[in-house]
Amino acid sequence: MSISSAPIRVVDSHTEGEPTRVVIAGGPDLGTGSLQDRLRRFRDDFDSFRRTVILEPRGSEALVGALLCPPEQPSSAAAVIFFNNTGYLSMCGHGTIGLAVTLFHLGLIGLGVHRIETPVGIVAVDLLAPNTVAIENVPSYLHLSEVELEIDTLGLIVGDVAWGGNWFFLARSSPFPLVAGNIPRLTAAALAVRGELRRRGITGADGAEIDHVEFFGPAQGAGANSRNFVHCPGGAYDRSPCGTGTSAKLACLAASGRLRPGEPWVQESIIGSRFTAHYSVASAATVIPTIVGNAYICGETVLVRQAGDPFAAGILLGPMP
Ligand code: PYC
Repeated sequence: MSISSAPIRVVDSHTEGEPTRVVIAGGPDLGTGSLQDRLRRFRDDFDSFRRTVILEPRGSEALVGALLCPPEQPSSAAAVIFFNNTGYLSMCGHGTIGLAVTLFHLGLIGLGVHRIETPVGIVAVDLLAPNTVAIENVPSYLHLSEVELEIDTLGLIVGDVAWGGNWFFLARSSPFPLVAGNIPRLTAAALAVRGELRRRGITGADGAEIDHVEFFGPAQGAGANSRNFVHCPGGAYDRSPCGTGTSAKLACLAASGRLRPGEPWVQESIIGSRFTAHYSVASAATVIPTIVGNAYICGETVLVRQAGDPFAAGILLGPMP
């Protein structure tokens, strides 16, 4: 399929350090139907658009894209499909916070509660202030507890598998101290964990691939409960504490009785930024997480694809982890 040359209007923000690029014009027309169907159409027919927006030279591996789509239900403020350097995300917590701040910045929503449709369900956003958002995420749950992985390079890693809008392996402790200087070692360790999960056939529900890995350790800042390192599909680490990852963490804490409904949990990221979170009980096995964080607009850009540009659809380096 040839690459369109239509300009692409984007608004860039970061949520606790993690970037989001919302496509507000120039995106593909995915037609109507459920967001799952539209995501499939995006992946099957317009993947070069994803690559243009996210990959270098216009984007970066840390970036998460958010394609604004018309909502299915009139009561929803927006619908969104998230994507990154390797494919599509079911949900994205930091991205939803960034999207809400972006919609406010554009004058499309006001302060207060709004519904956002995602491919895995409706998320409520409460814009508490122009840069502060509480998201009520999709139901989250623990899937497998105390999974033991024996990995040559790391020794025994024990963790849980949980859903928070994406699938996570949550290692109970970290093989290396959670400091910025260890990011390359933590990344290699997370890749080894993903490899072992794959080798052992350990998956999320319905055989879904566990494509996010979290390591936890003691918090460094006053008032935080824990620090994390989150490895995302595509190989980048989350600069924020990860909204869906923190949701998965709440599901594990709830299942083990270590956090009561409504009790705050302050999750610190590898760069020291924070989400404050709590949950309510949805059913015997599921919780509804609420994640509060800040996002800031950092750019309003038109992406251009000139005729003859060999990298109009980004630089493809081959399969990403
Ligand atoms: O905040 O849920 C999140 C997220 C997923 C991947 C990057 N950020």
